[in-house]
Amino acid sequence: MPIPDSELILNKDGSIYHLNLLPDHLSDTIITVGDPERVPLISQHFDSIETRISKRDFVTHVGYYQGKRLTVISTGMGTDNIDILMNELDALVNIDFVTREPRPQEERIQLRIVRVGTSGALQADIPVGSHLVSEHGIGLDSLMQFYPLVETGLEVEVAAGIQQALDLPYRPYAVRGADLLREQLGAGMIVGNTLTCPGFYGPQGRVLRLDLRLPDLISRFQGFRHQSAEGEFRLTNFEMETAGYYALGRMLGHEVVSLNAIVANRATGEFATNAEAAVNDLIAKTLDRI
Ligand code: R1P
Ligand code: URA
Repeated sequence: MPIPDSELILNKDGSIYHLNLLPDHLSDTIITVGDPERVPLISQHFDSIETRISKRDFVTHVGYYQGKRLTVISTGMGTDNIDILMNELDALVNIDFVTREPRPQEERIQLRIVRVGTSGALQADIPVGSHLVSEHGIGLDSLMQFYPLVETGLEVEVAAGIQQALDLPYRPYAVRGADLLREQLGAGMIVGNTLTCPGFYGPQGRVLRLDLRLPDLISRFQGFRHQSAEGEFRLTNFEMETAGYYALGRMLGHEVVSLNAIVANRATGEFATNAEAAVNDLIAKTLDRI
C-alpha cells in the first residue's frame, strides 16, 4: 500500500516536507548539530560544497571533506525536532518517493549519524571544555510514549530506577548507542550516560524565577547509581536530543553517536570561558575521525 500524501509529505519539487531535501542530496554519513550557525563552522572545512538548503531549523550543507561526501544538518533544540529529522532522513533513503513504498529489507540503507552538540556536566569530575561521548541516552521526554522501543534488561532497570528517584508518573527510556561508532568517533573522550531533558531550565534543575517541583533535582541526578554485572552506572551530563537519536536510530536501523562539548558544570557552577574552542576542537576531532 502506498503511504498516503498526508503521511509522507513531499513538497512541489519532490523534496521531503521539513528537511526540504531530495534523496540525491544526502550522503550516508551525516553530522548533525543543534545550532544552525554551527553548520557553516563545519562546512568551512569542506573542499567543496555542492548543496546549501534551509527550512525552519533545518539548515543543510552537503559537500566533500578530503574526498568523502558529507552532509551537515542543524536540528534546532529538543527531541521533537529529532523525531522529524530521523523519520525524514530515513524516508529519503529507505522509501521510494515514486511508488511511496518502503524499500525491501535487502535494499535498506544504514546511515551513520554523528551528533556534535553542547552539554552540561552533572558530576564535578567532568571538566568544562572536555569532550564526552554518550554510551547511553536516557530520555526524560515523552517521545518514546509513542513508539514500541525495545529496551534491554539493563536499560529498563536504569530507566525504572530514574523514575523512582525522581518520583515521575511515567518511566523514562534508556538506550545504548552504536558501540562501533562510539569507539571510532569517541576515542579518548570521557564515556558517559547522557540525560536528555524536555527543557533547558526546570527539567535540568535550573532555577531563575521559578521554583522546581523537586528542589533537590540536581542532587538526585548526581547521586543516582545502578549496579549491574557491567559495573556501576551513573548519569554524567545533560542535553536535549541524544536519547531521541539513540532510540529512533535503533528502531530505524541507523548508527548514531552523540558527541558532547561540555560547556557547563552543574556541580561546580562553572560555564566554560572557552566554550567556542571546545566546540571547534570537537568539530576538528569529528572531521578527522569520520
Ligand atoms: C541547549 O542550549 C541546546 O544545546 C545542546 C542541547 O541539547 C540543546 O539543543 O545541544 P546543541 O548545542 O547541539 O544545540
Ligand atoms: N546544553 C544543555 O542542554 N544543557 C547545558 O547545561 C548545556 C548545554
